[in-house]
Amino acid sequence: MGPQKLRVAVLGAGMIGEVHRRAAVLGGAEVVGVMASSPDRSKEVAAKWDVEKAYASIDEVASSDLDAVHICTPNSSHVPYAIQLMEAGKHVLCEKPLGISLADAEQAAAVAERTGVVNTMPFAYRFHPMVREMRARVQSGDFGAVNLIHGSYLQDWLLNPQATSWRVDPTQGGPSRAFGDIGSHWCDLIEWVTGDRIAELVSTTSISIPQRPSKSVASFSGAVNDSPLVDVTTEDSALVLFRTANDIAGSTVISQLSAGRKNRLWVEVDGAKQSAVFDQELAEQLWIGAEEATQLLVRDPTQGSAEQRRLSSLPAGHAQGYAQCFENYVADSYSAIRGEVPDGLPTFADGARAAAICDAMLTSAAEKRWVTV
Ligand code: 4PW
Repeated sequence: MGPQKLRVAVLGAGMIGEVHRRAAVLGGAEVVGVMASSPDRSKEVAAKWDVEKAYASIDEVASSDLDAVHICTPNSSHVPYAIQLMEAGKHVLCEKPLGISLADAEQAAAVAERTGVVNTMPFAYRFHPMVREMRARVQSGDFGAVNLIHGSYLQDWLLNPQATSWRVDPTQGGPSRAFGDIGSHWCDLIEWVTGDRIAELVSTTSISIPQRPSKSVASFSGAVNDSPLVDVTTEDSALVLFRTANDIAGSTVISQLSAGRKNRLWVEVDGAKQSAVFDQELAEQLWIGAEEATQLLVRDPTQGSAEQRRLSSLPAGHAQGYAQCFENYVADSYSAIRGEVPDGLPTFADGARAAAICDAMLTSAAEKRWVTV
């Protein structure tokens, strides 16, 4: 008989709550219950997911006999929920960004440290096998000394002026939108892949659509959004130039208004011998550039670095992508709960680090100057 199933709950039933639920089931946990945006909605989702509990409040979740809780609610609730749950002894998998301010994120990281519960954050792109391969090769010196780090993370789901979401509202999503939501992934990835850190940066941001409807309407419903317009204060795009602790120069462009770019996370590390590119929309391959010839390295569980092999859950030629990288993240979080120490599991300390970079990005954009992170 195997280890007892972990009993978990999912807070939040939007797109990402669904992703967590599926990964939890595949990770072998029992999803006991759900807490959605209202008690009625919790009941509706519990019936749809076929789970026992429809939680009406965070207090109910905290006083339950759950082992772990997935927090997938709007950003402003992440830290209060996480702190209450960690104080109640629950292991926590909390969506990013960790908080809507640096102070919040640091407080959550401190509580995580003190309580000693497992605390993880889905910087999920770390769990693509070809990202592991890139990291192994950068760190073993295959590409030579790093000369330059650059790339972008582009989406277009807010290009339509009628589109909005709680993420646009700073009271729910936080003062940074595009950078906090997706720029945080990019920065986490380059720091983790290179083992270097962004030491100082200068940024500029833009809000190209100055007003949006106050209420969101699902984009696929075809309905016209005629709710009153409100001013937008969170950035659609952010451009950042930086220098790392090892004095490497880098840059990134983050946008949620780039037509046709759905989830195009692009990371390039240019070394003295070779360059390497990971492109999230082509996650089965790693582009390796050299002066004499370039090559496309294709994921293969029988080749390459140990971590690339470990996270290859499907045989070569059977495309794996976003869903599997998320499943890998959840499976490794559960292994940590069982006492193992999986490589590269992002914790609240990484969440606080992302908050520090985001805070520096906002300060730099507001004050038009270089800022130390
Ligand atoms: O974390 C990110 C999100 O908030 C993602 O990985 C993609 O962009 C999917 O949703 C958003």
